Amino acid sequence: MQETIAAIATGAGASGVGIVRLSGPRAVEIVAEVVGLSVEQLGREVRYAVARGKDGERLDDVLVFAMRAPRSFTGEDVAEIQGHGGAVNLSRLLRAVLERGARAAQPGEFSRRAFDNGKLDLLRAEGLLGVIEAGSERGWRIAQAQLAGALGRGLEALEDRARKVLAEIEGALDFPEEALDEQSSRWLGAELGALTSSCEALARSYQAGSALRNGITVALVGAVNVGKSSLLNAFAGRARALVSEQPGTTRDYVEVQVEWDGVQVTLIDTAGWRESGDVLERSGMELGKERAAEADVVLVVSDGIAPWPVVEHADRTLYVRSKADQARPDESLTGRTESEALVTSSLTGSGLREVRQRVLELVGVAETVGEGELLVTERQRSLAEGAARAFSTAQRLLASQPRELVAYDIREGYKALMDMRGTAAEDQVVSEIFARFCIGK
Ligand SMILES: Nc1nc2c(ncn2[C@@H]2O[C@H](COP(=O)(O)OP(=O)(O)O)[C@@H](O)[C@H]2O)c(=O)[nH]1
Ligand SMILES: [Mg+2]
Repeated sequence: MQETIAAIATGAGASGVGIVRLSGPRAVEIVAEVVGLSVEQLGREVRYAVARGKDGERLDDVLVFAMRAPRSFTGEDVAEIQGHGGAVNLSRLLRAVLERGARAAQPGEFSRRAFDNGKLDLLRAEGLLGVIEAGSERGWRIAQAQLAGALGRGLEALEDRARKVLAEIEGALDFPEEALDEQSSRWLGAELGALTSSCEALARSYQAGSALRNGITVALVGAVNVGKSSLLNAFAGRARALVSEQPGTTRDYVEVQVEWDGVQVTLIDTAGWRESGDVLERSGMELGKERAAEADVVLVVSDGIAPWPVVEHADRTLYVRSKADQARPDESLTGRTESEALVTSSLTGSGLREVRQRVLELVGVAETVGEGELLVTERQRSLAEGAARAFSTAQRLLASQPRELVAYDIREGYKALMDMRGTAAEDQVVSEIFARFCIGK
């Protein structure tokens, strides 16, 4: 028989209320015993009661209720005790149910049971995790859309389409000596092309989806004294990094969290680049370069005097000309004209809005993205890519190769799509996803 699991389902620390949740065949019976009610008295209606330890010790004033299988989050019998918040109080309530036969839940075990009972597919489970972990308004919104099944519905439509294609080609497998009629093979070609581009578009949407869900990092790089730290402070709205007319002030790197249009942005100020004999300063520059190499967007800063440094990763680089409030000598000397750079001043704040906007455009999350259709995890992205590859191979083989081979690739693509919702996913993959949940979820 399935064990009954229990955990504190609310966050740690002082709070008004906290919840101990149980799921499994003995959930209702155990909670009833803790509060001295009969099993029949415990239902969907919330009841006030006093929770007691097994030895009769009075623990807390609580509210209790129960949801019977299959009408619960996990699909099993679920019972909850709502007590006062606080780590000690809640652990005493948890102990009261453990000493009556419940087992402490593993991380994600409630959600795993919901999945096993068909209450939650993998996409919605990942959405749920996103809701819990959301660190920005738009990260939260995209996670809610996924939890509500928006992405799943789009995928179901693709699965349907792939299934029809598969049926067509498998039907033809029974008559190998007959050539595919022209109409059928033209239809197959078109459908496979459409499936390929849909899957490719999905895979590409990961960049925006990940930016919304996980936030982005933006690194400021450039020569010493061009105003990088001043820009960081201007974006942060407070003096976070030291600013000085003395070159080489920033030696370590400095990080600050901001939110731009609902997107979580980690700004990183790095040590300025210059020739230096100072070991400490050189390792600071190395550190800065490493952080810039990992960043989603690199802002290369010049004040119009310092030459623009040569940088790699041109596709995620923006050039920022600083100190626009100051008159400057001939810009052509710096090797890059102002027309290519965003002109800003940390002193007056001019141009900062444009920088924010261009950064968001570069990572694909400028206002207009359809948030329900974005992939948000690496797992989803690699499956979408796999599906696109398989459908495109099938389309290519269609003209010249035996149908068996074409059917093989269509099946691969179809399976990759199915794996996204997790309807046929391998147990190990499923376990990995739920292991990332916290205890009590
Ligand atoms: N007039 C003006 N001075 C600036 C501006 N930004 C920075 N500075 C000055 O330039 C110097 C170097 O600035 P800092 O931010 O420390 O540069 P960093 O070495 O690149 O981090 C300081 O004296 C700042 O006051 C700006 O937008 N306008
Ligand atoms: Mg600095």
